[in-house]
Amino acid sequence: MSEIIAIAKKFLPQETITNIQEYGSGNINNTFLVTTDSAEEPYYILQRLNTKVFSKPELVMDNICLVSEHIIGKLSPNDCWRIPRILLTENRQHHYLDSQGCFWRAMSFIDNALCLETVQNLEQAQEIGYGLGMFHRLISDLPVHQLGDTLPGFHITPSYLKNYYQVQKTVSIASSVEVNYGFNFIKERAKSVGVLETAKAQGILPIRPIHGDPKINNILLERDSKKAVAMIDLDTVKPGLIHYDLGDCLRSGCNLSGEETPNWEQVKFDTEIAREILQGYLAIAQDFLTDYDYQYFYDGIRLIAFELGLRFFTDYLAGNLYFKTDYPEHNLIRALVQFKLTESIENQQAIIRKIIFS
Ligand code: ADP
Ligand code: GN1
Ligand code: MG
Repeated sequence: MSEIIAIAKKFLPQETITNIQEYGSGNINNTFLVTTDSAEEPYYILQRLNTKVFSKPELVMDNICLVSEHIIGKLSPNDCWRIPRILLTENRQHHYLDSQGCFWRAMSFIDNALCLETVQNLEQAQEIGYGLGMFHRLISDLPVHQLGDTLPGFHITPSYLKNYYQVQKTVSIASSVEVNYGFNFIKERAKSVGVLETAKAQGILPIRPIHGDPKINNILLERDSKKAVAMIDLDTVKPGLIHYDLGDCLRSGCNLSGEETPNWEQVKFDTEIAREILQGYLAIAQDFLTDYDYQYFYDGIRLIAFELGLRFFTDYLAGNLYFKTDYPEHNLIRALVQFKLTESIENQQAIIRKIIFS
């Protein structure tokens, strides 16, 4: 821990650090909560960025700084929306490279906020949707060409399918009920993976700045007011389709068992929660949406759940190289959770479409 304290000091040279502990449940980076003896601002977030995933970490930080400045410039003093402040080192760098070449960054802590793993009630669902809508609105006028692509291929479902075929060819995995379920599930849906990319290529859906990873635990709700107040985890802010974002928000919010449940067979997509998330989102986002956007929302919801299942399944086959895991079959079970969720979305297509257009 003393090495991590020394790294935290690069960003907080004046502070007395009293504690550092691992924090949060992110699947990609290593996150630490830094406690200082400061009365005004006791907490900070320190993160070791996963450079196996983000091969251009400076670009990630450039994007985050750009987006943060853009948002700060648009907020008025009365707005309760918050954005983590990126800390600079004494050399005014937005990151620090340690002696082993690990890439570290630090930011202010959004305090007094709830970070949900599962939605507990309809009010929270509305706020989650509102938070995503607010974020989209705040970044909607940021010219996309100013944003770098921090993760090429991210959310391009046909590319994930191609990668899956390649991995499948090179590995031999013991057959089991779960593995066979996964293989069959993907096979039956392989033809439909191009729906969003085709619409994008045809110019039907515009490229906009997006968050990229707006699962519910990246949207923070203020503890007292219960209002959405911040979006964190801005590593994947990049040009893309808002459908990826809305899909990700709904697939994470409407699975009340949570994406880490071992009871994958019981997973369902809750349409009441979906209604609230969509209502919250549309209350603030409808001004910049087109008719085509609405037409493809259902596809986005279904596809992002399937895509995440495909990504977890492929990572399991490849030997768990991308997502952090706690046990060897972790990614397999996570994949089946997303596949069951996809099935539940498909079975409720008519209801979901009705909610979107109501
Ligand atoms: P990952 O990319 O691994 O998901 P995140 O950036 O989402 O990493 O951080 C992991 C967790 O740390 C979050 O789910 C949240 O609980 C917490 N966290 C991260 N940044 C902040 C912040 N600025 N303020 C409050 N909590 C944060
Ligand atoms: C990862 O970083 P985290 O845990 O918020 C992943 C997302 C997945 C999510 C599933 C950069 O998000 O795409 O939807 O896990 N992020 C990246 O929990 O791959
Ligand atoms: Mg996260």
